Amino acid sequence: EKDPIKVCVTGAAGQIAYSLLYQVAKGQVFGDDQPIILTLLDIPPMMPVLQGVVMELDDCAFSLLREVIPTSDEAVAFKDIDAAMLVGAMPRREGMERKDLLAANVKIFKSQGKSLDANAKKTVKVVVVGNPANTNALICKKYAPSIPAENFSCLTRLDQNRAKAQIAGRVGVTIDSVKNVIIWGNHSSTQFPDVSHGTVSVKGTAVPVSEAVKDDNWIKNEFIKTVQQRGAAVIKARKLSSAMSAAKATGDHMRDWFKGTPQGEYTSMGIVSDGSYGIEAGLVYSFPVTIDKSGKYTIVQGLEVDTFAREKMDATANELKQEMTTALEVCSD
Ligand code: NAX
Repeated sequence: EKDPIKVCVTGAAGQIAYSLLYQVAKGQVFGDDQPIILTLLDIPPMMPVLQGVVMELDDCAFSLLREVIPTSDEAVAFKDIDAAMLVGAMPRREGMERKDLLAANVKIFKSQGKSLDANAKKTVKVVVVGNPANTNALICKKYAPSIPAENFSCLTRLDQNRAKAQIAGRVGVTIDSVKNVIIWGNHSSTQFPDVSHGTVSVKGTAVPVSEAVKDDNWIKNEFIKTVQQRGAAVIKARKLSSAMSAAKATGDHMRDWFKGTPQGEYTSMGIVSDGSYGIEAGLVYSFPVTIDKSGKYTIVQGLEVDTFAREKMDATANELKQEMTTALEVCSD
């Protein structure tokens, strides 16, 4: 039997974690032969709720689950972990400005960055889900200097899955027929869902998305807007933000990062920019990547960027620059 890996989920008493923990413990993320030790972090007032989640994990009788460690102490949660899914964050309250939310959350990620630096394995892979995800990941990385920058990421896979589903629905094909639809930039309404490198397999032949959709106007307007606004649409309908789909995407992100992407397929991840595609180095920006079997990602190079795409890619980068400036100000206090 394999040695267990240690996985931390934060915001463990929250709604995304409720779906995510099931997938992780069931073997759907790290493999169905990979034993797991789970550490669950939440804030002190949520400890009674977290106890209920632990009871349910026990009651699921998962074959792979070796131990569950619920805690409100970051040092305990991050001790010797191999993977961190940083879901916990402060929710937006009514009347709260985006800037106040950013300030509250980057402080959480400054603290967690420092604690990861002190406690986690140096090989830990970190995905930030809590919003503002890109900037939280940037701050987390900044305060964990002993862990390589490429071990920090943020979730844009939900946006990619949403985009893929929109295309499959429009063309009338199964979801797996759609490939290489990608997300550039911030996990926010400025993100750029880009189908220009994507394909749709129609009766076994891969054709460009534009050829399959045959409506450039729909792609440039309605499609992009639907994906950008999808989170808000779910909140409006459910009175709660996306949780099942966010958890599924977090699992997809980590599985691909640990196991590699399928041959010929890209996936989107918010990662520290190396300056590729003219995006300022150091920003956490969503790029298309491929991932090898050892878990190393490479930004897909050489994709053609037309004027339409350039404008959208720069707009979302500019928003991230502003977020970074605010976040660094808050952290220097
Ligand atoms: P919930 O409010 O249900 O759960 C969040 C949990 O985090 C709560 O139990 C809370 O006590 C805990 N928490 C707060 N501060 C913490 C801290 N310092 N350490 C540990 N735990 C802490 O929110 P949920 O619906 O699960 O969403 C979690 C986060 O994901 C939110 O920030 C949300 O905006 C973000 N999302 C990100 C998405 C993405 O694609 N990147 C999509 C879905 C989601 O909106």
